[in-house]
Amino acid sequence: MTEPKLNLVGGQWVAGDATPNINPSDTSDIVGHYARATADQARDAIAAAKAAFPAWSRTTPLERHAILRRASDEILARKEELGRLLSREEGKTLAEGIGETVRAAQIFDYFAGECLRPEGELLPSVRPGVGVEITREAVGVVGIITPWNFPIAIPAWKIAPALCHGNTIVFKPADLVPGCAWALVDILHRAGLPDGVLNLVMGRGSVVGKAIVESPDVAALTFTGSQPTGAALAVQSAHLMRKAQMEMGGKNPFVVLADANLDVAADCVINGAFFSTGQRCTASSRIIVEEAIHDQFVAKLADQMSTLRVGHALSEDTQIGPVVDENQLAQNETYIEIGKSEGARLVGGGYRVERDTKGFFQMPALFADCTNDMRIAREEIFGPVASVIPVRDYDTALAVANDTEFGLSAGIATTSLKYATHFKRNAEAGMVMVNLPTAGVDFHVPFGGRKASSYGPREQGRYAAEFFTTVKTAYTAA
Ligand code: UN1
Repeated sequence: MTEPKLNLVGGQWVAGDATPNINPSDTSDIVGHYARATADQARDAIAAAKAAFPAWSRTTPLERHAILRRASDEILARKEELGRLLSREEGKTLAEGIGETVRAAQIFDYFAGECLRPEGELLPSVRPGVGVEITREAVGVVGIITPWNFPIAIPAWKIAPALCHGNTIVFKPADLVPGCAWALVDILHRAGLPDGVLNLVMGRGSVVGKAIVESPDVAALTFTGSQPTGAALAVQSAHLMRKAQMEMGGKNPFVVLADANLDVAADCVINGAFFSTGQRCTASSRIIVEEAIHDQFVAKLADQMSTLRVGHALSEDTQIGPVVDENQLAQNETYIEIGKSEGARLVGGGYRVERDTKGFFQMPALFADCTNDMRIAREEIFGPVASVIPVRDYDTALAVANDTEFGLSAGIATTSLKYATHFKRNAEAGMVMVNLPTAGVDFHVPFGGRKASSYGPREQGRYAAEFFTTVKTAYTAA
């Protein structure tokens, strides 16, 4: 067994039960051993973060800038190695793994810059001789709970703004992907963060996550993961009067109008629905197609899908890596059966495939003849499974797109300015894409959705300040 990687509590690496991190492309490949933290260690981490907060929140912009800058530089310099680690533990392709690592470096770079751009307002009171200052202050200890599907980018887009705005952190990465999380924390620790500012507690939600969410000392909780868990955490946070930011599921529509460039539309669907093995909350899972081009478009998709190469994440010619684990693969298969039993027509894919190594390989699946009330069109599957829903016209397409409990991302393929403009205004989603896949977002602009997809302020870019700071209004009689 390799030396286990430990948790970081109050600046000390602390031991715990070593658990193997298994490669979903090759279950005989152990990526490393990682210590699971205990509930007591999680509580120690919260106490350490609380103790570190007063000093850290008063550091100068330059001090915080320097640390985030150094972290960004190191992540970028190690992008091949970290990207490979990411692909090994999560299963997205090496190109996707390296791309996500670069994205994490860019996020630290961006927030290093944000450290140098503090903002405030100074204005006269409505009362004579009184001035008003409006400033933003750090919130306190932030609990960060991240999912397995973006093992470095999502931790980066929560940790970087939390540090930039002067908060201290207790960070629990998904149990399936501790590798990138550990590497990121190691980088930040060596970049010069004072002890206790960033604490890492790896392990299970039922142990470590529970200790974090139950603590009244955690002033703000940011979570990305499943809808039911996020909803429960939001309720629990309300009881504690704590700030909450929940990024949950999606059932993202992608509308294809008859006037669309069908090459562009097909690329958007293949990318949005199947790349990263469909394991993105922004994935397109409902493909809403105007009847006039429906048969032609479904045939085109089927054709393109038949050439997709599913395989080991680290093989150069792989376009789609494995599903993350057996549980997720079994869930995908259950939904394939549900779709068939609901009367949807499986155009192709959905079956397991064998490769040289033992992994969780599944061909992407496309259903046609779906209606929007089928379970496969309403529930998030979180795998490479998409449903085509035929519609009469644009108005019906928009109505179907909005007929969902979710509201994260919505896309449209059209060459009409009129429909593109109307869709941007009327799609009930936090993010709208025109002639672009529903997944794949920039790091410097707000990320988040509506309805059951998101709760609380937006993530990323300057909008991250809404969650990671609290506003103070100070009055002074001169
Ligand atoms: C992207 O589509 O670029 O968990 C990012 C997720 C999202 C991130 C998607 N929070 O899939």
